[in-house]
Amino acid sequence: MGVGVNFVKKRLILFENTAFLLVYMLKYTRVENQATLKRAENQAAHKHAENKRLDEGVGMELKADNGDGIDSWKEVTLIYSAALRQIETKMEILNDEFQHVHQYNPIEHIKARIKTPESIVKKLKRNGYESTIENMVKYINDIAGIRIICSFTSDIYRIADMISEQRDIKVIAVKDYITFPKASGYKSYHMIVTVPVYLSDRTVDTKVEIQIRTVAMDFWASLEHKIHYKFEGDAPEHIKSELVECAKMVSDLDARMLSLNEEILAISREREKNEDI
Ligand code: 0O2
Repeated sequence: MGVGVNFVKKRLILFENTAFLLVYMLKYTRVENQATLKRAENQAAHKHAENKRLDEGVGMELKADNGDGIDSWKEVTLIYSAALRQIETKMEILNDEFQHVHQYNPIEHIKARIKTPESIVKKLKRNGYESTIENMVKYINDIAGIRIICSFTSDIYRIADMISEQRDIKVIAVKDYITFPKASGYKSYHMIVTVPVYLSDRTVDTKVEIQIRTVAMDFWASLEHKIHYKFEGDAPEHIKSELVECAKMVSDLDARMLSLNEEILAISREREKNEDI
């Protein structure tokens, strides 16, 4: 069978298309690699700038002393980050176990943060302490802070109990702003605990502030926090009273959601019982 001109033409077009595709893909991969490299460079530069900012910021204000074995901001972040990670892991384990036993997650989400050096220095000054590493470790309870957001008010106390029962966690203080809300309307359950951080040559019992609140309480608190900062703690009276009103609505919402959930659980339990019969 002879090979026609059309056959050769078709093969050539196919070859041309394949070659084009190959060149295009190679180019695309090169551009993509360059973009990835650029992104990595930018991230590294950002991280470097952030570290520099922290070192300079702390170097300026926080004088190091060798009081408590923690003598630099880098060591502070290392130890407090480790403490945060431990509490976070503990919470995740408790949440998973709760899901396994009760088929539901009491924890909606968890936020963790290390207080900024600026904020630490401000708090030290506000409380009349010199800005030293020793003072921050001694007097600032929320260098490491973790916020546990739950669905229902009843979950808050359940989680607080589970935390207190952990053998390596020591509860230093508790502030129950749910039973006793602040005049502003602020509601949340605060615990200051210590957790041991095991280093190569010593163990450091490290303070962590745990705030436990519902989604609704968290929504209110973050808005109020923004307003507080916007007006530098001196918001107009009508805004403050509006916030107090909103806090009451939040409490009402939490109570109604809790009772609704209890009703739903009772109905499903009843149905399961009937199915078993
Ligand atoms: P930021 O910017 O959130 O870090 P202590 O920490 O125990 O030595 P303090 O600060 O009086 O002393 O303790 P408290 O009352 O338990 O408050 C600690 C944190 O709870 C605050 O941290 C806030 O995050 C939060 N908080 C307390 N009261 C209010 C409030 O009225 N509204 C809102 N939105 N949040 C509140 P910081 O360091 O004050 O601030």
